[in-house]
Amino acid sequence: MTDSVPTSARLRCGPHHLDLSRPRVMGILNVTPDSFSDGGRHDRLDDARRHAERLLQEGAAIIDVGGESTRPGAEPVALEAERERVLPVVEMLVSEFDALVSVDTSSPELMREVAEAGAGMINDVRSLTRPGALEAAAGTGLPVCLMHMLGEPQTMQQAPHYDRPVEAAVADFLREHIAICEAAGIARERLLLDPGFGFAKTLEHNLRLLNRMDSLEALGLPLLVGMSRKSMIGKVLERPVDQRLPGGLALSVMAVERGARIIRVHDVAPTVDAVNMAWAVLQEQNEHE
Ligand code: PT1
Repeated sequence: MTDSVPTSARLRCGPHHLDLSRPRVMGILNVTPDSFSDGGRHDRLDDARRHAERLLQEGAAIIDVGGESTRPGAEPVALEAERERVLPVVEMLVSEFDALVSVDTSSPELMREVAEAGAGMINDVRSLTRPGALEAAAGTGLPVCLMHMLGEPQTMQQAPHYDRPVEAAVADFLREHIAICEAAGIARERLLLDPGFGFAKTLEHNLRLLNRMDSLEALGLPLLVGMSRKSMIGKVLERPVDQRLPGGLALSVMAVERGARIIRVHDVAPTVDAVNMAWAVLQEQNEHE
């Protein structure tokens, strides 16, 4: 474990508070066309409601709503399509479930609108680099998750390469974006950091990064990780995407041991158990140090 300064345990997320004195699970709610029914707006909202209900019941502390696929090779989405998918779902989650909603978006317009609708966190895989995103995120007052990626999802896996150890490149990238945020009026205390597993990284980069998460923990901000069902599991275990849960649980436990405080996953119930079990072991260690 680390002896760096403990990060603030209570994070204000708009109308909600998030207690990060222990690890939390973030449930993924994709509202991209490939993830739900091809039905109309009504069907989509119904699917999202049912799925969200399950994620919350299973113990998700946060629901991450995304209207743009950012998996390798995915094409960017037009703002109007993204807004049409995401905004009604955020409104529904806030009004019907009073849920802590994070929104996976790079669009400044959508950041403003979801904050207005009661969202509690911004999760931008592009770390507020779209024109206007810094100002928009600053204006919402919400916490922001900064994630390491090089290039764009469409091309990021073509030939990922680093001249230095990947964890040094990722730490410097995040340090630089923390400074950019602070200069734009986003207090450091409002930031979370994510190594960006599967984003412009080979299998070896991903494995090494998980082992070296202490270089990110040293930045002193809460760490969020997303490895659920990703190809890093598929490559090691030779499993298709629907058979990656055991591999994912192993990775979640290892991430918690290495300091992660938010675990972004599809399969909430098993992850909550795995993470809580790992946490009990880590707690015992701290108590007897
Ligand atoms: C993530 C993340 C995310 N991942 C955050 N947001 C995705 N903060 C979307 C594969 O290799 O890790 N952190 N939002 C999904 N992206 C991917 C990337 C999905 C790679 C699959 C892969 O299979």
